[in-house]
Amino acid sequence: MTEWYNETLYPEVAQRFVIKNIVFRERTEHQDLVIFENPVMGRILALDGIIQTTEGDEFIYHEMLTHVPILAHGKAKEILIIGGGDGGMAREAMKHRGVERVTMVEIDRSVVDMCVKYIPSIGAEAFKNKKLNLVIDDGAAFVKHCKDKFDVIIIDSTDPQGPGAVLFTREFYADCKRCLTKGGILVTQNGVPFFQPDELGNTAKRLKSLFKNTAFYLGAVPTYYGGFMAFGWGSDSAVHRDIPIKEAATRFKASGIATRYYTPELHVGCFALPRFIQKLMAG
Ligand code: AG3
Repeated sequence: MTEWYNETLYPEVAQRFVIKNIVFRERTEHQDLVIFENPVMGRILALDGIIQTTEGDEFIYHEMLTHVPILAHGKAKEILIIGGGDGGMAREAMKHRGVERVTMVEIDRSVVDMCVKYIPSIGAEAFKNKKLNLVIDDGAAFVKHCKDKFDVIIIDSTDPQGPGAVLFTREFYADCKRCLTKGGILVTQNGVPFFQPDELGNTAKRLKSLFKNTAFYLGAVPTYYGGFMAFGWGSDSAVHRDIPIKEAATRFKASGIATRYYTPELHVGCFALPRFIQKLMAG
């Protein structure tokens, strides 16, 4: 008999995945963690019933939350990742030669340990890289007390329920802003706007109240079903947002990084929003 993994993200619509086998399952100190294998997507990490990452399509999400802000910034040396326990975000960020250090603050040590063990293709190498400073701590508490400054801060969070909820508050964004260098950029995981309209609207309000330049950009990640996923953008510098395709192309070429989703054309194009998302953003 075929066994299915049913995602429980939304009450009225859902997706399911054939379970080839359950690789690992544990109730960690913070959440319910499952790693299973699907014939199409490869190994899949789910937390509290929600798909977090899959071997098949993780590159889309991780490339878009790293290369867009890091190339836009142009001189980023210090990167902060909040969450990101699977290591995919750190992996992409550390591909940039100019990046000297990636500080990653993950609340749940089990996510790191089990992903290294059971989904090594995503992040195992990243955890061996000397540029990585891994901190096991509550991301919100970390930015509240942090004295260091970062050029780019990436919020690689779960959805705003469970331990990730605090990572969507105005207070948290304000603390992040305090940890940015002058002209630094904050980017956030902001859900799938078609199914999570409030998430985008609320973040838009909060970012606008804190940053001179705010935006959302989009990427389509098959296992975050429902159309585009939105990424939030906050900076006091407007120039980073507005780089032309030619400039993105020059920087991308100089980086020597090979991507599977990101292109300089997409870098500029992903900020173009469908009308319904523009409206959510306007409040
Ligand atoms: N964190 C983002 C998961 C979001 C899923 N939400 C959704 N489908 N609306 C992923 C962590 C990967 N590093």
